[in-house]
Amino acid sequence: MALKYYHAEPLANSLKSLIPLVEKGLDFEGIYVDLHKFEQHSDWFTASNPEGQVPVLDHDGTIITHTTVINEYLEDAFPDANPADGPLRPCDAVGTARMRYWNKFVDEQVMNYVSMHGWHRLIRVITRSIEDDKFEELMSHVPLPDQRKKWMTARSGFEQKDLDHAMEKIEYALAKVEAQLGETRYLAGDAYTLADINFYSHCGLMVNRMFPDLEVDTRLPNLVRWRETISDRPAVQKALAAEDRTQPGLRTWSGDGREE
Ligand SMILES: N[C@@H](CCC(=O)N[C@@H](CS)C(=O)NCC(=O)O)C(=O)O
Repeated sequence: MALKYYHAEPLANSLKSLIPLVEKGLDFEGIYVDLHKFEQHSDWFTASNPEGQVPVLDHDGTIITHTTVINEYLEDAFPDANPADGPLRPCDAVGTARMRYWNKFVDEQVMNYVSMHGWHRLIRVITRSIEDDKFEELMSHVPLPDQRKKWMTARSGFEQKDLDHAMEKIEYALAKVEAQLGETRYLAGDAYTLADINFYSHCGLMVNRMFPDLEVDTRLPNLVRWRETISDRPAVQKALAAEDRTQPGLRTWSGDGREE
């Protein structure tokens, strides 16, 4: 059995499927894809994922893409490889439905809105440092039309009305999550599931740092308690320490997710 995981920095989608791999103690090889060098659009990478996005799971040559799909695939393919305190997907129909409800909510109502603000701050700076001709050439290799538009919009600047709309979506999501976490310990009930990993990776982990004006740490105590519980998990700490070539001190992965 050979598992390979193609990923970028341990954040957002790359973090979202890395956490389950480490939680489940799976033996995998991590392959870093440098988004700052546009490696995700290069021929060697699109040969695996024609959509030109990370992350990608390669299981004995079978390619699985899209993080929510990857994470459920890991539960299906490796049902016996579970964290010490149980599987990452509930065993009953109701629990599974709740988990999928939250996954759908994060995938459709949260992820792209947080991402827009991240791109507005970071990708705008990166893309503006590239000459026009070079940027046009890079864009000709982006396989997904919507993603090509997003790169180009990031360079010219997102419209304020779109950024405001994204902010409204984020505030709505935070209030909804805060209310749920007042009812149950985790998003889908009293057990930690893929839904928690999803919201944590896309929003929970860095929302307080990205949007200090929202005063998350003082206004949303349930979310803070939940975030700390998840951040304290050994597997989450290992995943967060994964290779990040934008930071000094290179790390690589091998075996059961141990650092080398
Ligand atoms: N729906 C996909 C989204 C993947 C995605 O947006 N990946 C980002 C990184 S977080 C990416 O590859 N961005 C670079 C690009 O699109 O060029 C998933 O869940 O895996």
